[in-house]
Amino acid sequence: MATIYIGIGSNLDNPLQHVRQAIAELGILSECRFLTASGLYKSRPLTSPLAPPSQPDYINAVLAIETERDALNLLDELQAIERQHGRVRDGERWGPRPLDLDVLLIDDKIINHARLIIPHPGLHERSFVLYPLQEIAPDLSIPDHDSQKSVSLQELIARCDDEGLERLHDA
Ligand code: ROI
Repeated sequence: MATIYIGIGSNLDNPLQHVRQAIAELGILSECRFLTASGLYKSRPLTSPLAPPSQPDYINAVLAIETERDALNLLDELQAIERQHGRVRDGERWGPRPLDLDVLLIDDKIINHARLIIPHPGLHERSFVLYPLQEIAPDLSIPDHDSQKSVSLQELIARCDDEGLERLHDA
């Protein structure tokens, strides 16, 4: 049985509603047991020089499930849920989206597959992932692709500016 952490993000078409609904949908995935979900966070868009010049703030959350399902098979289902929320994968990496579901971690596995890199690249320095993760799994340790060693979530948080991340207490 593997514990899988999934990151949820939305910044289009009523993001709060997309994220709430996605949490409900991920909570009843077949052959998966829902463990816990973080609160909802408002975050400024992380962009790149390749990104559209301005885009709305995101709503982010992180959720944990337990399953024996194959990771790629689970990824197929997550991408189907993204499509049901109106997501069109047009190859634009940095653009706004109604729903983004990322497999962040699978136990302490390292996976380098054309469709799935685990731990999720970027996880180590993204405040909108690390802070919600800390809320639900403060003692987590995260494998590093390069060193093959693990680093504690607490250490990553200590290195990571919260970048104006705001936990939404009434959401
Ligand atoms: N920025 C924030 N704040 N939250 C996200 O979920 C998010 N997702 C993305 C990119 C475009 C990297 N920026 C983001 O895919």
